[in-house]
Amino acid sequence: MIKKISPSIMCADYMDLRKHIDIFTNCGVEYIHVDVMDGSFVPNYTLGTDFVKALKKNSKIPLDIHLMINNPENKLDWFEFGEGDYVSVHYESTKHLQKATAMIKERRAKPMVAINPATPIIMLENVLDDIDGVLVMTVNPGFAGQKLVKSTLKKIEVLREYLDKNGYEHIEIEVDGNVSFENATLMSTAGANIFVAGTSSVFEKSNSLEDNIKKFRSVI
Ligand code: S6P
Ligand code: MG
Repeated sequence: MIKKISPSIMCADYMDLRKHIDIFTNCGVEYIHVDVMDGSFVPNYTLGTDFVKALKKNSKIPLDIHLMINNPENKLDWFEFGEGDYVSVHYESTKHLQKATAMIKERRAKPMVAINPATPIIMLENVLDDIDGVLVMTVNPGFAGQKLVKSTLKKIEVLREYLDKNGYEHIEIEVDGNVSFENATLMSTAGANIFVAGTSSVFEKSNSLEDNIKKFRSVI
């Protein structure tokens, strides 16, 4: 599967967003990862509806919207997204998962289900026909700059194998959380193909964003 980069925009300098987006465009990153947090599903607030709208208007890069909000099926209509965008809803955030994935598909975007580190992959068994990707959280969601939950490396490997064996070779695996240069190689070998790049890689301050993206591309 083609390996893709999705820089996490919550890790960017908000006063310099235009510059960052231009660099993403020039470097050919495949997605922009947008973390939406509601202070309830996770203990933090981040980007919201207006921010997503501004990104849609000011960038041609497809969005990879990560909804860390309770009952996303009641709030999807608030967000601007469409064909080519990925939208992730958490397995743990709703009792009506397929309602949410169907709403995303109706708008011609690609639904993805996200699972926290402690959620077993078997929970995905009955939604595999409804999704284009699985977002494997490799930290507990809520904050940038956390340490990898190591057991998730094996989880990626088992999930890739399970998908391939059961006729779901087309389902992409995205990884999110402490995807450092070093961990990205391990995750890639385990079978991940979309990589959320945050403070531990492309926004790492000792090098430029351009150089970090080039380096990240080479390690995945
Ligand atoms: C965390 C969020 C992530 C972070 C990303 C940051 O809840 O979903 O997308 O933005 O993990 O990257 P890093 O390298 O600081 O962990
Ligand atoms: Mg995220």
